[in-house]
Amino acid sequence: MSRLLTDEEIGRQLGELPGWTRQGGEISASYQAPDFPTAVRLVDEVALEAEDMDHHPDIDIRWRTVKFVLSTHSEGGLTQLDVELAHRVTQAAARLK
Ligand code: HBI
Repeated sequence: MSRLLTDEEIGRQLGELPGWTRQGGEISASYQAPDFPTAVRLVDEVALEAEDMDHHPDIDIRWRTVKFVLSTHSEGGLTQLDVELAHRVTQAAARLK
């Protein structure tokens, strides 16, 4: 299981994740899809990645805006799993642009 990341590690890795911000023990990003079906397709793509990782985001969909919130619940904060999933979310969003 991934260990909690230090503030320095989080700050450094967020620098490679444009659009992602930290709120305490979570990181989040919002994406604006062109339409609702594309927003749902993005969620579907992320669902496959999450299942592959066995690491799942909190997801909020409001029309075309999809917000992903990541944390490692079992560790009570941020781990490398959250960073890896953030990269996969970012890549999925770029594919659906
Ligand atoms: N997803 N975000 C998140 N955090 C967890 O702690 C977590 C998860 N998905 C599955 C899971 N934990 C555990 O049920 C498995 O790792 C065993």
